[in-house]
Amino acid sequence: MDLKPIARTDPEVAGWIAREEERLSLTLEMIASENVVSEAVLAATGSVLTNKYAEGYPGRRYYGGCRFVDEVERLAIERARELFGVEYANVQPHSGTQANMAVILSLLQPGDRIMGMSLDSGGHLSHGARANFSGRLFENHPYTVDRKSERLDYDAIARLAAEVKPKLIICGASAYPRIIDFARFREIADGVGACLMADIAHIAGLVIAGLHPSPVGQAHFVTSTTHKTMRGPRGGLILSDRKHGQMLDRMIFPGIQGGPLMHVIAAKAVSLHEALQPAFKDYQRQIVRNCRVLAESLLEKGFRLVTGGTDNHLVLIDLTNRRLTGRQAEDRLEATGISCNKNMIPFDPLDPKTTSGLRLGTPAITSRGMKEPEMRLIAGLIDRVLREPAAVKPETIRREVEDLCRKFPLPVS
Ligand code: DSN
Repeated sequence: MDLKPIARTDPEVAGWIAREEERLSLTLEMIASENVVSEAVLAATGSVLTNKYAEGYPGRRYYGGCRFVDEVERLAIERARELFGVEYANVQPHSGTQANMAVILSLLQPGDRIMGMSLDSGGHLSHGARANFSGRLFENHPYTVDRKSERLDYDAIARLAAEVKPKLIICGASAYPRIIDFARFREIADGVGACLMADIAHIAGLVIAGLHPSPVGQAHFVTSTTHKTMRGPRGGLILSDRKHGQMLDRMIFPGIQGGPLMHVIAAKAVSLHEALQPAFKDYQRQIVRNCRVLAESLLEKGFRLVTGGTDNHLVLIDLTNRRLTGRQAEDRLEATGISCNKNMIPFDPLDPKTTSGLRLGTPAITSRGMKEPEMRLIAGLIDRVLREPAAVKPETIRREVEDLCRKFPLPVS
């Protein structure tokens, strides 16, 4: 990125951005929810569209001068509809949580009952966690995975739904390495007269590529982020039927947001165009292949993986047999240039700031062009760092990480 205009007026900020660029290029980014956008997406995000106020929707704005941004937003909406095969899309949510908030507040009154996946089972804060608006305003009855298999137990979820009679069931996860059966969730929701919202923030790219069953046609409402496996700018998305459109549009604006971020919507349009190309499906296939090989290699090294493996873009390591907490492991890997995050495992006895687990994902390293051999190499590096930390100098591993990163340079095209 050309930092000269920033450096001329604000060398301090330009300096930190340059450092971040260097960090990104010499680090293995394995946070499962992060990715590396194309130069086209980056340019759209940094475009003059950031100047424009456009409260409202294409053709019905509260400001003049919107004729060009209208076209941009229309393109983003049409592309989202085509990609997911839906009648309605709203591309204005600033984040996945804003998308979830719009759906939840459209449907429910404070105090209504909901059912979302518990955080330690892999759910998201905005699915009813106590610290979040969704848990503060609504009565959440979280469901968990099965203790033994660590997979969703649909019979148990159905029993809980029959008992609780929620108005809304939320499915979708932030740290669940297996396929989610959206059809079964719909059956459960129908059985108790609840609405179903599927949050596919993590797996949207896999859904587009047909590598994970689509919730479209099953869930009444589908929400997503655009920056994870979808490889777009940071932001959110709502998909639904035409009949829900007016309600959702109104809840996003004027309900919970002000002016849309038109530069981000332009970048969403660009990334949705990229996602419509055949190469996007190849990319998604490689994410999943890489993750499978990463999982197999970690298992060979003696790591215990939650559910025993993966079907998607992430693995969740249970570190208890390594006598390490998630925080310790995250810190040690960070010191060697491997970026990932501590994560709770199902029924974790430790708190969310410590945790017994570590979440690793392959979307970003796959964007750089890394394939199966690199996954085996990376599993070996992780093993060395976490096996005998005292015997391994972080600088030694860091040099190997940097050598690997230099072979797969950024930015990606
Ligand atoms: N940032 C998301 C993730 O890491 O899964 C949660 O909001």
